Amino acid sequence: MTALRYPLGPLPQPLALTPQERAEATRAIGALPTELRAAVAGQSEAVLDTPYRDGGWTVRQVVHHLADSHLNAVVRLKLALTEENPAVKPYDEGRWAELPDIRLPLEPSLSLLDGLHARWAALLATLTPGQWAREWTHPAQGQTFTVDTLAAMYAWHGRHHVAHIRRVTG
Ligand code: NI
Repeated sequence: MTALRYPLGPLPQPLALTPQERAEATRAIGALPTELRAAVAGQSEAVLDTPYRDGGWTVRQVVHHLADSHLNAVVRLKLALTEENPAVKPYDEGRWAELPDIRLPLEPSLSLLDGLHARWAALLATLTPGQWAREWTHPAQGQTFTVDTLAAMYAWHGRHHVAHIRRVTG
């Protein structure tokens, strides 16, 4: 079960990234929309409504979840860049994935991710070492993270869910 849920292993928790790792996270975030579109291209509605594992989200839910999650991630990044160690707002991703817009075609979320990730990667590419080290706090976990960690987390998160989709679509 763990291998099915976490095909790439657990979420990395780096304290600080090297300049090379920052560049790689920026590249991965910029590339996610193209990789996601390739993973779902030409698939039937039946395939899009197939769970990636027993009891797991469907391909359609995973795509819409990526849009929901990454919208929140960019808000968190901007809060961290503009406020002193802000507390971010947790949300119930499972309940978000049950709201009626989860049944929409993929294109609205794919288009949203195209624009969001273009801006996200462009912003990351401008960050100074001091900005990469800026902090934010997740109140539910009572833990403080850095912009480095946020970038590594979401570079991983995109790959993690594309791997789920690839289990269904090949
Ligand atoms: Ni996720």
